[in-house]
Amino acid sequence: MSPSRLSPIALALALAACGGSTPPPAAPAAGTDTTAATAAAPAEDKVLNVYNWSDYVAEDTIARFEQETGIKVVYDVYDSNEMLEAKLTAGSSGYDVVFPSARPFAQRHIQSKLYRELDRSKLPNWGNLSPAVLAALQDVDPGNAHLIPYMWGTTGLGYNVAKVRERLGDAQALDSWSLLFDPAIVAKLKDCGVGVLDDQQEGFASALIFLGKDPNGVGGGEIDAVKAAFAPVRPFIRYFNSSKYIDDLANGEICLAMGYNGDVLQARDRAEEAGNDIEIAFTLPREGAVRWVDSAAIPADAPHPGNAHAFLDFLMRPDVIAPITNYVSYANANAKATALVDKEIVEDTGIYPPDEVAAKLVDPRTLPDDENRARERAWTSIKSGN
Ligand code: SPD
Repeated sequence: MSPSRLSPIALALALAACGGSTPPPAAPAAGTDTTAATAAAPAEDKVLNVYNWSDYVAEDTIARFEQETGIKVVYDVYDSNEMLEAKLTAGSSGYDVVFPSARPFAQRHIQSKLYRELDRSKLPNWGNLSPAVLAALQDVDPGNAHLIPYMWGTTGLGYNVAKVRERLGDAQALDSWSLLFDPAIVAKLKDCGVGVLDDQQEGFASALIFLGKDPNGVGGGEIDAVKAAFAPVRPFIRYFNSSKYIDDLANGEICLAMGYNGDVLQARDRAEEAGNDIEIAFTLPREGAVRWVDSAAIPADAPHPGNAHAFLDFLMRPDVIAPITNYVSYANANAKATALVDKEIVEDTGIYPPDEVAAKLVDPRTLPDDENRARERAWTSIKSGN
């Protein structure tokens, strides 16, 4: 496929993977509030409170930052955007840097003024970011005023090759959401364990894609359709959780997981490191899948905004972000870092999907609030099996 036929975000991510030229930093968008960024900075304690997704930095990332700056990092983790959102909307979270997914979370957080405007004068490494990815986030964050794109990935299926083959036979194609949504298939995997992300957006999208419907569709019976898709397979799902499946796949506790690509690949690496003799594979179902972008932001009430800028700038260094990608198996949005990413990661089609697969990826859309609330309620009932 020629680059011109890719969607804007697909094109952006493809360009990010290949590197690309870097324009000068964009000016803040017209009409954005610059007060927070330009106010005289009070002296800060040498402390930084970070709230990030679990399994999302390299082993030495935080220690390197602490060593280089003398800033002590208090590092907490979460495994869902909803957990982050609950902290931010309650106020006074105490966090200085957080990592929301761009759509819909960061987009609505920006609209609710939950993030501080970035001070580009404190971000000399801004120019390393992929201009194409920054451009693709303009609808979420006009002027790229609040967000730094961090990593991007996809949601598909991770599986234990031997256990799944043993139960489904060699003739069964494994690149399909039917592994999860066809009751006759998933029933055969119940005994070896099936995990599903506790992620409403991904749960809905995967079911709608399996059904041949638009995952961003509204008003076309999507909620009932998703409930009906989960109802017959719910008895075969052991749990809904968005982080536990990494170790469980690696240790052979489960054999199928709906999972984020990098997390499944981390499970593969952990199994290998532990000498578990378990082969874990990741597949992007042929029916299509979601592609998401996670970003980094500074909460409006962050107690240490100066330290937060120092940390964000550190993360934009190619020699910092490339080892993170090498460790977590997620593609980053730093054009200058690609040369430092391991060849096997750059060539891994589970991380950088080929054009024909990328063409079937869907970028989530920020849905109307009432639709989102209805989906949240439905998700709770799907999980409980009622
Ligand atoms: N372990 C890190 C996982 C990050 C996943 N973030 C994307 C969520 C999209 N719904």
